[in-house]
Amino acid sequence: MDGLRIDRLTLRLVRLPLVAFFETSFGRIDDRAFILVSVEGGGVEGLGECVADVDPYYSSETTVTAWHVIKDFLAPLAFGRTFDHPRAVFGALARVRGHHMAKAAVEMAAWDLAARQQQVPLSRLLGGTRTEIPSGVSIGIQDSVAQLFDKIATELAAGYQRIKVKVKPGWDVDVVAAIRDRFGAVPLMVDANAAYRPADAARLAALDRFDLMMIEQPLDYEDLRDHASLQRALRTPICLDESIHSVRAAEDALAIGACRIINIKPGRVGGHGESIRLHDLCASQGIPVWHGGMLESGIGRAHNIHLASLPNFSLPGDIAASRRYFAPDLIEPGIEVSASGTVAVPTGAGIGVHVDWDRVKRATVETLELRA
Ligand code: OSB
Ligand code: MG
Repeated sequence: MDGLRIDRLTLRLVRLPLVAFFETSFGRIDDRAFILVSVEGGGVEGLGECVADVDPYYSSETTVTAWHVIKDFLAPLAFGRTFDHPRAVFGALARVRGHHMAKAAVEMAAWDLAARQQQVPLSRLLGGTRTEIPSGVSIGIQDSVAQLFDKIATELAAGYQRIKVKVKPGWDVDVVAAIRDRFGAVPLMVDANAAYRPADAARLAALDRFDLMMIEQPLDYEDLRDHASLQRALRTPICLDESIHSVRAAEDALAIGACRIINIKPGRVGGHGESIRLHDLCASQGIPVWHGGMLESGIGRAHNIHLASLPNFSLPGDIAASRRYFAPDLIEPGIEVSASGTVAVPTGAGIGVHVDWDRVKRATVETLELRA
């Protein structure tokens, strides 16, 4: 390969209605707006999806900040240079602090571009070893326990390998107890999206008796020390999501025992290169990882599937079928889950999915083309 050059970068703000509302401890949403990034080099195009949402609740980034940072800072840094490998892109953007979701969208598009130029599946370039990945589902807070039971029954029947339910104070211990009563020993975990305070430790310890696979991000995203104290008080493993905004944050968390499992989302840490470093760090310390989700369209979802084919992604991820999110998705055919709860890693070049550009066009609210 003669190296990777980016001659053109196109931003598209896309809005798609969700098949069903999604509610977490920070609120309910009915649609998803996100930025698609396409990069062109040598007549080949690579695609990335920025996971920043319209509001700064999961992370401080939004669609508006990501658009601004990519247009005014990241694109100028990426243009006019030759990268030996897409791994070099994150470092080239290092002058910009933070903004990992914006950086990841550009970086991941560059990985897709490189894989397409070399005519290999992205998983091969990333170092993936699996041909299919284990899949779980994330089920939001519902209006009633009956409605939650319906959703869980549907997803178990579809074959998913584990159920994650969102919790918050007042929708937690009783709900988990009811799930155990109704569904027995199914693989089950909860995600609090930072809804608890250290003073809630006793309430969280009340979850220990339900044999949950893990409790995801119980406390504040900046709070590693209290997670370490909480982990010492719990039998259930803590998994960190929001707190692991960089590889360095993961080193700090592991050094003090703030968690026993890590959820990897490339958008949160700055892309595939940083995700591989995080994956390898966890592997070297015997920490299992799984791939998180951000309600991606088929484009971001395909990226996630390729990344989740690396060997230490040993637990089922939040990478489910397209039809749970968007109907239709931006790709055709959509991502499917098998009866045994696995998703096949695409074998075509790059992310290996077929984008339906008519659908993208219809869902696009704003477009901006930037040239080197
Ligand atoms: O905390 O994992 C999370 C969705 C948006 C923001 C944060 C999270 C989530 C999910 C959904 O749990 C995962 C998915 O199905 O994409
Ligand atoms: Mg989470």
